[in-house]
Amino acid sequence: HSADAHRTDLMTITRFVLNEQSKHAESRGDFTILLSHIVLGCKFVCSAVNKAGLAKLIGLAGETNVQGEEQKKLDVLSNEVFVKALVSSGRTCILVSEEDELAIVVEPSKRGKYCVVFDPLDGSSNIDCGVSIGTIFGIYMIKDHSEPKLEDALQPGKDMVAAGYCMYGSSCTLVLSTGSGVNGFTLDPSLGEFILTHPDIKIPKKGKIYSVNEGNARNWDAPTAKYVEKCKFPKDGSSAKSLRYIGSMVADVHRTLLYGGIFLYPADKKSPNGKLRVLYEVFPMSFLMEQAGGQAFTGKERALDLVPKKIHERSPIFLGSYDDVEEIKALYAEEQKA
Ligand code: P6P
Repeated sequence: HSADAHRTDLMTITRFVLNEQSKHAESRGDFTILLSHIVLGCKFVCSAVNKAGLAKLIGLAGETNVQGEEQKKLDVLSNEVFVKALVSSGRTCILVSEEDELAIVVEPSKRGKYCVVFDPLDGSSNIDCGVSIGTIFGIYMIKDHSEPKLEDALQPGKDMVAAGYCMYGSSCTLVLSTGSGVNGFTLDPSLGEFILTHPDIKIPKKGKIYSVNEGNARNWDAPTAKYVEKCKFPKDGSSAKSLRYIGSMVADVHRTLLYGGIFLYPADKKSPNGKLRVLYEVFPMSFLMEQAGGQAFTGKERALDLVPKKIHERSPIFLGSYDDVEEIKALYAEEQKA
């Protein structure tokens, strides 16, 4: 009976969020409406990404398609889909996208109380070889949506009300936190619904995997170099960690969240602020890690305490299992004292 009940008690992401939102009486469903539009965007991108390979085969992507129209690149297409979905939700007033140099201020008639920061298709350079890629998003409440200001998009990550990512891989998985834990949903294409498959995700306290681009080792600072050395040649007789680096943030972070370990994109001499963007890569992933019992560190401070000055600024990031991040924090603290 219980198995059957499980199968028929389909907990969709919409029902789940409605339950969550019922705890925040004041929201009047606005968040649920906003989220349903983000989910719509993810479903569209999932289907477009899955066809990408085929599109190339029948000459759609990149070249002209059967109607002779120039087929848009997937990341441009994904960005347009998310911008249109978010604006039409009537619940946003300022948007920051990785694809748009300037913040998008929503027209007054369609304004709501949320600011959404997002990377519509992170890791898109990996599409052609079939590596998993993803959409990353963070949501802030803004003070006065009649007068959206750029400062509304430059809030510290700790003020986010929700964050998540959707990974387009062997299955389409949406991982979300609205501030009380992390839950994972998998798209059932036959229903067109995201079903709760990973309730209350908690990251292992310590992991056996480190994830970094070793090709940058020459340019690392001492604490990062020391930490990676410890992963490979542990002094305390413990076994060395495994290196897993996919080069697609959503895939590397999703594996870290489920299996444990640490993901690093350090600063280096070439890029003193690292490579990953604060608003729509570092903050959402750090928010999720903390909600799952892990932590996220910039080399100087707790990642979510950072106050961005520019919407596309970058930051070094070390995130994952609580104990693993503690170790690299200790090495940076030592360097401060020296
Ligand atoms: P590197 C992909 O281009 C991306 O923005 C992230 O998804 C990924 O974590 C990172 O860059 C990979 O960067 O320098 O290791 O190739």
